[in-house]
Formats: sequence, C-alpha cells, structure tokens
Amino acid sequence: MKLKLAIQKSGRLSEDSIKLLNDCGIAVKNGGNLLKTSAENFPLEVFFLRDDDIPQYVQDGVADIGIVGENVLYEKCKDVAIVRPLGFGKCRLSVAIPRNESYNDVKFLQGKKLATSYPFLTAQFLRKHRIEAEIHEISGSVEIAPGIGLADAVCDLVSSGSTLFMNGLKEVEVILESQAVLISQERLDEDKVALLNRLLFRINAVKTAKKNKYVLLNAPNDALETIFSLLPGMKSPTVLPLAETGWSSVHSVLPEEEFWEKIEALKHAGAQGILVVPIEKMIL
Ligand code: PRT
Ligand code: ZN
Repeated sequence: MKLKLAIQKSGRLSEDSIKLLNDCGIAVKNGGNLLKTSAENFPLEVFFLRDDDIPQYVQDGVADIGIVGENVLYEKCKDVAIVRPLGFGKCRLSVAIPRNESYNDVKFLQGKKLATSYPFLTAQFLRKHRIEAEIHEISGSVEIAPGIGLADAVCDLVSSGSTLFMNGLKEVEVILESQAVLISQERLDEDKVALLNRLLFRINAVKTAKKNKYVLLNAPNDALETIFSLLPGMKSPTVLPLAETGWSSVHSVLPEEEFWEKIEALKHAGAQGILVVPIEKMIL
C-alpha cells in the first residue's frame, strides 16, 4: 500500500515540492512527461497535476494528500483538511488599479469592472465590503486587462510586485496572504494516516532544522553561566574542556530569528571563535 501525493506538474510549486520530498530522504525524480511515479525508498506514489485540479483529486480520494497554494485551495472550496503550511510559494491575492488613479478605500471599486482568475475569492471580498462590482473571469495575463480596456481593476497574485508595476498598476488591497500547504483527504484510513504521520515527522524535522543554527564557540569558564543563559539549546548546551586551562568549548542550537542579537550578546559575554553551521535535520 502506498500513500498517493498530488503535486504540481510544472510551475512555481513543482521544484520546491520535489525538493521537500528529497530533503525528507524520499527519492522522487522530477515529473518530465510522467503523470505519476513511485518514490524509490518510501511507500509514496506521486501524481503530477495542474495545481487547479489538486483540491478536487484530494477531495475525491484519487490522491490521499496534495501540495497546493492556499489561493487555489480557498478558490476551489473543496472539502479537504489542511495538514501543514509548507513555507514556500508565498504570494498574496491583491486588488490592483491603474497607477494614475487616486484611491482612498474599497468604495473605489463600486460599479467597476474587475478582471480576475479568482472569481470566488474576489466576490467574497466584494460582498464583505458591500461593494457591487462586475467580475470578469479570465484565465491568464490578468494584469493586461486595464491597459486594453477590458476592466477598471484586477484581482491577481502578487509576489515581488514587478508584474503589476510593468503594467502600470498599483496594489491597493490584499485579499489573501498565501503559501503552499499540505492538504489531505478528510477520511484517510488508518494505514494511510500512519504513512502520513511518518511523512510529517520528516517534514517537521526538515522545517525545524531550517529555522535553527548549530553554534560552536570558545569561552573562558567564568563566562559560561552568562553564555548558557543566552544559549539554552534543545535541552542544555554541550560543554567540552579546551586543552588550554580555564577555557571551554560550548555547542548549542540557536533559532535563526534570534541569531544576530544573540551573537552580539555572546561576543559581549566573552565568547570567541564562534562557528555557526546550518542544521540538516532536527528531531525534538
Ligand atoms: O499549469 P498550472 O495550472 O499547474 O500552473 P499555474 O500557471 O496556474 O500556476 P503557477 O505555476 O504560476 O503558480 C502556482 C502557485 O504558485 C500559485 O497558485 C501560487 O500559490 C504560487 N505563487 C507564488 C505564484 C506567485 N508566487 C506569483 N508571483 N503564482 C503566480 N504568480 C504570478 C503573479 O500572478 C504574477 O503574474 O507571477 C507573476 C509575477 O509576480 P511578481 O509580483 O513577482 O511580478
Ligand atoms: Zn493553475
């Protein structure tokens, strides 16, 4: 028995999805022309699909789990469970209007025409703000719609914003912040849940590792107490005596977000020869 995973065949989420599997020690070759493939060393079958189809396939149980952007998931309104955010494919679904228009608030959109590939989420946003506007659904190149007189505004995905900029548009409202998520069928049988948990264990180890650094440093023994308070580590730091008397080597783990602040404080406390190393896997 194998767990069936649906990922995007070719697009912005494909590479990161395959990389995540590889980081989890699961050997999967990139899709190419394949529609499905089996992992070599984990009971996993991978389906390569268009991202728009993934929520439906997971809902219907054709696939047990899938990787898809929240934007697609919420637009499609399928009955699936979100298992875990994955931290890649970050973007936002935003309303943008021609740069030369002045904008105060959403009332600007009253009676206007909006072009989008996300009619459901756009309609939901307009309803929430009690705005009546016409939604014009198009499947691609939404950002050119105002320029060719097809719409007054767009509702589209943005990451850097350069596409909007190049098309003379400015972002005025964010409807949704999105990232890739792991989704699962609502009613997986017990064996599949066990496989999903094995996969999740690995994903958690990979993701936790990315958020942390391994720190090695030398310190005079009388500075150790201060250093321990700065580097509590997973349980407590490892301390090894240096050949030079009165000095120790301290090994510990430090969250990425506290990195610079802590390094400064460690130097201040007397630490020397600080080495910071990436962690590949971390199991708490
Ligand atoms: O063929 P298939 O249907 O599978 O792929 P697709 O063409 O529908 O999707 P794809 O590969 O473009 O995107 C897949 C997913 O990546 C999206 O559903 C989002 O969850 C996520 N994602 C992240 C993005 C972006 N960032 C993004 N920037 N999807 C699209 N874009 C577009 C954006 O709309 C704009 O037109 O990229 C363009 C460049 O963005 P800027 O702001 O960086 O200029
Ligand atoms: Zn798509």
